[in-house]
Amino acid sequence: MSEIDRHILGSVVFHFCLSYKTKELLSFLRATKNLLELNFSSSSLYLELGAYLRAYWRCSYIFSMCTNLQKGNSSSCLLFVRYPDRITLIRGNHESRQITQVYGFYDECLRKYGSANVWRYCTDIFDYLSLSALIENKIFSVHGGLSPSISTLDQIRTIFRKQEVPHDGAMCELLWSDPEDTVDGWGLSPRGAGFLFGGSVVNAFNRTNNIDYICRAHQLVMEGYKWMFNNQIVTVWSAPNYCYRCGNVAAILELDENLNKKFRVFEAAPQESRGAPARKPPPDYFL
Ligand SMILES: [Mn+2]
Repeated sequence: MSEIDRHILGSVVFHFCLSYKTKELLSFLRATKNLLELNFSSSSLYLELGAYLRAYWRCSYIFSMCTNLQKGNSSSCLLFVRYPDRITLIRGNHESRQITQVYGFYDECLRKYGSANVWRYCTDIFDYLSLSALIENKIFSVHGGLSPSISTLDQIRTIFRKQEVPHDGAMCELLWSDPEDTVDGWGLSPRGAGFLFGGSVVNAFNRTNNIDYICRAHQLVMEGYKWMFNNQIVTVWSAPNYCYRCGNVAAILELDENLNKKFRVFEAAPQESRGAPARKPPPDYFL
């Protein structure tokens, strides 16, 4: 088998689109709600907060379990296709046509497969991913953050989500916004999409919806996780040594059935144990 064949066979996208049943996956996702309600009576829960392709293609892992189970050849996407009832994925801002065209995934599909079909299958599936999850009615999980047009969880339930991520509005903001210490209320985001939001916004949202805290991703945290606003929101970042050069540790938040928290902090696998290194460093736009 040629080097390129091995590469294609080992790629998550190949499995994602061709080996498994895309239609079944679509109908499974189509039936899910905007706000997934997760609890500990379900079989087993691994909630992923978005940025799957980016994490797979450019980082090592967003999930230490993948490393253990698959010896470094998998990602949460693939595990989700295999075990859709055990792995829960929610959508991040990179799971969109526009962002994957700008940041390399589209080009990579063209280069590897000779057409845009694989990219098209993947991005079609992204349109059906849920926007958020609620764990035991107490922990609200979302990729980015809050939206000025959303004050209750019921408002999230009414969003029309089965589409490309729009440039503005509630769906966009849930996937793009960031908490910010220096902002009181809402502020403009330097990302050009979503908003910055301060502690008073988080406090009001958590109180209104009777939740303990918000769990989100979307921003690199050198220590792997970071609490803000009196433990009312936590950022969990699960890609160690991001882009092979940030030198950060990563974290996974583990909860027991009483919602006791344990952050599992981990480093990137040593270079020699994760196969061939990237030939050239990833471009700056991944930062
Ligand atoms: Mn993001």
